[in-house]
Amino acid sequence: MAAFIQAVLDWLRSLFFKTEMELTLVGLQNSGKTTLVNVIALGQFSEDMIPTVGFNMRKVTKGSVTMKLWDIGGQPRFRSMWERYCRGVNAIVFVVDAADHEKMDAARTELRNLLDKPQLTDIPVLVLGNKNDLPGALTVEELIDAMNLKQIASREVSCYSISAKNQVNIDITLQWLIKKGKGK
Ligand SMILES: Nc1nc2c(ncn2[C@@H]2O[C@H](COP(=O)(O)OP(=O)(O)O)[C@@H](O)[C@H]2O)c(=O)[nH]1
Ligand SMILES: [Mg+2]
Repeated sequence: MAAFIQAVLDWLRSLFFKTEMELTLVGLQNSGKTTLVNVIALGQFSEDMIPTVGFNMRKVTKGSVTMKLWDIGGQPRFRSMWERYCRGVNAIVFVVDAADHEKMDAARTELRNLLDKPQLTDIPVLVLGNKNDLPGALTVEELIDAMNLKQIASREVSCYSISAKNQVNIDITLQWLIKKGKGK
């Protein structure tokens, strides 16, 4: 069974990297963005730093997919650049450490700040509650509440509970992303 699941995941990976698309992957530091990219791409990607003073932004490419990654939070003076880095992307993936209850308020505030940007209103958002392997991690329902996702009426928002570490629900995450690529 495990081998079958791995085979499905490999097939989704290959589909994903053949899909023409650009994504933004953001979240607080330590939420698991780098781990997630490694799990999706199996570490085989090329990576560039985008030189912007004081703002740590990475561009990861593999196949037809470009992913722009950065740590959000604690840098209000860089908020003006979010639009530039998100504009025109097929989807925004917001990663939350679902086991870090203390940072939930900060994560919610940062997500709201990002989604308040008028130029980003048409971009679908996927909120990933990562680290669901840890005890005390919020379930999807709890995360939807904690992140106030039901308040967001003006755009498409989805939410999954995943474990990048254990590769749990990476398949449905890839399926969601593949669908967003085709829409363009
Ligand atoms: N238990 C657990 N730890 C994880 C998971 N994903 C990432 N981590 C750990 O969380 C820490 C931060 O991960 P990292 O990918 O560097 O976060 P980033 O700052 O968002 O890029 C590292 O120690 C990872 O090993 C997960 O799904 N489960
Ligand atoms: Mg990182």
